[in-house]
Amino acid sequence: MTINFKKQANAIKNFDKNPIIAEIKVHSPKYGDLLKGRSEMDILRIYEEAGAVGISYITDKQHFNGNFDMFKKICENTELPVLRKDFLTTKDEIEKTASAGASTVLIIARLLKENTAEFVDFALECGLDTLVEVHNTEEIEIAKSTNTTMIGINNRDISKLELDDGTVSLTENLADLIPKDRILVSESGIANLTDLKTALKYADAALIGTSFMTAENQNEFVKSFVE
Ligand code: IGP
Repeated sequence: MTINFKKQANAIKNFDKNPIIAEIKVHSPKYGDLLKGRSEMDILRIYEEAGAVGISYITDKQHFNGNFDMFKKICENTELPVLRKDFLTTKDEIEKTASAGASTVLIIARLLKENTAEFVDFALECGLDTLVEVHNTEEIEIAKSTNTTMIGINNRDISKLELDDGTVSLTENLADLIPKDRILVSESGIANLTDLKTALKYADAALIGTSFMTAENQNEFVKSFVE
């Protein structure tokens, strides 16, 4: 099997187990510190060993206590594709994401609105895959008008900054509106195997942070999602 592991969209297409993008989430606005004394590198190794198809890391400092240097370190220390999550609104930041060795950049339709397509093209030119994040039908229209390789339905409403729990039924309700030639990712609020089953019935991959970070036995828990 020839997979370019640094590229997220291809890796998802060629994956033979449940494609899970596992998020190293250091802080959640709702639950506070999620690292609990562990290092990001420890968690990276656990996710790799459990068989995640990719890694996600939030660089936003204000609400998620992330930092770009850690993101870069993660990119440099794994063969898996790494997604940068942030509320990006400048092309400089996209370029910086590519130079760090990322696979994919998150582009939020609600933030970039009519500029979404231009930002997607810029990111693609930089050699990145793009994950355009949507939460409603209007934002799906924006995503569809772009050349994005991947579309992510965020089951949470980002304007509530994670004080809502998110529900996979949003993926179920919106999935039909996403063209089949795009890789569809169900993001957020996936807490257990029942949620995962629903997410993967409608989407090509699932992106999971909080429930992985708070699991008692992280390795076994993530493995049970991948198999
Ligand atoms: C992960 P959860 O519910 O599994 O922790 O969600 C991820 O989807 C979420 O962190 C996220 C996010 C974002 C964070 C989705 N879109 C945009 C910051 C910015």
